[in-house]
Formats: sequence, C-alpha cells, structure tokens
Amino acid sequence: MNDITIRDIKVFVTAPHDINLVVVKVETSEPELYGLGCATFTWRYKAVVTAIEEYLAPMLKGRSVHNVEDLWQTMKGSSYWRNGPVLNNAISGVDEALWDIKGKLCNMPLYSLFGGKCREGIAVYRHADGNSVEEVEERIREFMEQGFRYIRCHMGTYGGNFDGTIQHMVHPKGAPDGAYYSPRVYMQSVVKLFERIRTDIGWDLEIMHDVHERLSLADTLDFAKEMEAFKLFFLEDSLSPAQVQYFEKLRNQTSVPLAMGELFVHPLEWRTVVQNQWIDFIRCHLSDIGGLTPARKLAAFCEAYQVRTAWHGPNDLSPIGMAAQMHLDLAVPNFGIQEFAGFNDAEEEVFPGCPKLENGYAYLNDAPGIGVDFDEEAAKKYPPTDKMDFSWLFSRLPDGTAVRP
Ligand code: GCO
Ligand code: MG
Repeated sequence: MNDITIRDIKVFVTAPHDINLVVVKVETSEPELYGLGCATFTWRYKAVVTAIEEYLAPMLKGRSVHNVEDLWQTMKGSSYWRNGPVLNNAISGVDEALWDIKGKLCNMPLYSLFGGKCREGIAVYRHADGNSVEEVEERIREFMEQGFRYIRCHMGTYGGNFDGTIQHMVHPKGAPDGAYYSPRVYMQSVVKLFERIRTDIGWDLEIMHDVHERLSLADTLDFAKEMEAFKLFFLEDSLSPAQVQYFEKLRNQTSVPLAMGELFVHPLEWRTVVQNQWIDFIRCHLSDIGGLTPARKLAAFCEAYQVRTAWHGPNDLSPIGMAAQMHLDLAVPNFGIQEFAGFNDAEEEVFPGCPKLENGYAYLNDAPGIGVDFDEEAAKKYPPTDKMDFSWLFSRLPDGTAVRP
C-alpha cells in the first residue's frame, strides 16, 4: 500500500446554528485527499481545540494514515491520564477524519466499508416541546404531518422548569440564581402530558421522554412505573452515569424500555449495564467516547445483548458527526432509532452533503467516506459565538441545592 501520511491537522470552530461546533480536518501527503471529523464539546470547545492543536497534531504529523486503530490507541495513551469529554472529543475529531480518508481511499461510503446496509433509511425521532400540553400536542401533530413516527415529548425542557409561577418554590434566603425546578411538579406534569397525548393523539405513535438525570433514585423508580401506562419507546437518562448500578433496580421493577449513555466516556460505564441487560438502548455521543473506532466496538458489544443503538443527535453535534454515526445506523443489525435535531440553512451551507430527511427517515448521500464536506469560506460567516446560553446548566432544587443539569 502506498504510504500516505498526515501532512497537517487543522481545527475549525463555527456556529451556523449559534452553537459552537468543532471540526477537524486531517490533510494528507496527497494534495487533494483530506478527512473531516467532529470534535464538538460545545461547552468547553477551546479546551478541545488546544488538545488537538498543541498535542495531537504535532504528534501525528508525518504518520501514515492507514492504521486507524493503531493511531486511536496511540492518541488514547499519549496523555497517560486519559478519558473525559475533552480528550475523547479531540481523539474523535482525528479518528472520524481518518475513517473519512479510509472511505475516500476505498472509494466507498463508510456504511459500505462497515459491511453494507442493514436498512435503506434511518428512522429518526424529533423533539416536541412547549409551554403547555396544547403547545406540545400542536408540535406533535406538525411532526406527524411531516411523516415522523417517533417523537420525544417534553414540556418546559429538561426538568420541566417551564413556569416558575406554578411551581410554588420557596428558596432559602440568599439562594443563588439558577435554573430551579421541582422534581415533584416535573414528574406530575410529565405524567399528565403523556396521559393527554395518548388520549388526544392516540397510540399509533412511538413516544419517549428524557429525564436528563433530574430525579433521585426513589423518584426515578416511581416515575418509571407511572410512565409504564403510556407504553414508551424509551425513557432516557433516568439516572446519572455515576448511578448506573441502580439500573438493576429499575430493570427488575419496571417494564419501561430504558435508554442511557449520552454522558458516558468510558467502557466501564457501559459494560455492566449492557452485559446485564439493564438497559435497552445505548445512546452515547460518538465524539464523547472517542469517535467511530470505539463506537463500532460498542455497537457490536451491544448486539450480543440485544441492546439497540440510539446515538445522541442533538444540535451540539456537527453534520459531520451526525453523518458519521448514521453510517453506523445503516450498517449495524442492532440499530434502534436516531435522534435527529435537523439542520438549518446555514448548516447546510457550511456542510455540503448533510443527511436529508424524508417522511421520517434520514438518508445519506453515497459519496465516499463520511460524505459531508466543510466549506471553510462559508464557515467564516458564522464565527464562534460567546453568546451561548449556559444558564440551564446551573440547575438547582427548590431548596437551593445545585444538581446535575
Ligand atoms: C439530548 C440531550 C441534549 C443535551 C445537550 C447538552 O438527549 O438530546 O440530552 O439535549 O442536553 O446535547 O449540550
Ligand atoms: Mg438526552
């Protein structure tokens, strides 16, 4: 095999959706050949940029592009202290770009390189949110008219901190500002919302909900049992990664399908829950676990336990990262569903070749590699923003205690 080497690694930050996205470009000794990867950890993007520019790029320049697994292992070990979203995202940017290059060298879309299609389109779910049951139902109906059959339903975003006035919260004197929410009010409002959805809209729709690790262990068990009545497609992140052992109790006491994983960064976090079949869907954020290389292994590991994939697909993920995981969606037998927040016109402009939606399915183009390009000139029109809303990250209980967002 002709040796093709890494000539340079460049990092770009762009915000076509007012969310900082981190794109990695690996240029090679072949003038026209490059790969693109996603390294978006939007809340700490400068740290990721530094990790790539200061550490990975100097280490990798001049190395052969061919041995992706070896380069992944090398990057992983190169800091001695490892793991965590900053370093994993940095590795992911390079890893996905190397897979992109591999696909281009083979002249195949990645799904084909991964064994070919198990399905023709990728079923996706959308988010219906609003300030009242009526608003959420309106959103659901709009999505259904567009052909979506899977909808994640929320009211007032995560934790239901939708309307301080009805939550009757009394904070202690001097309580700091924050995104306050009441677990009790949240749980009751979701149960009511789902009752109404099933009554008003019916049963010919797959619905899900994201707890976003907002509940105590006892509350989450109680909540999961109440939600059984609505036959969810899944209940997401009912626990934090630090409490995954408690999935054993949930699994033993409720039949609600459980999804978990967007905050996972290491195999130890998923090994036990998958092996014991305590969860039904794995929904890691690909760049947070280090890219396509570990995600392929994770998908295969899950297959053995009938755990299906539902990779994380929020807005803080570049179209390159979205397409990268969609190649897995097409190629693995144990695909479950794909979260897909959709792209705006500016994202489509900056990232030519974005996946397309039709009638509730996403489709990739058949270009070699990941199939999504990056228009550096267009990206300059959407420079990094310092106006991102961090406020929701400071969630607090009514008594003023800071909790995970
Ligand atoms: C989801 C997620 C996201 C995260 C976001 C954090 O299921 O889509 O929970 O909305 O909150 O990606 O930045
Ligand atoms: Mg989530």
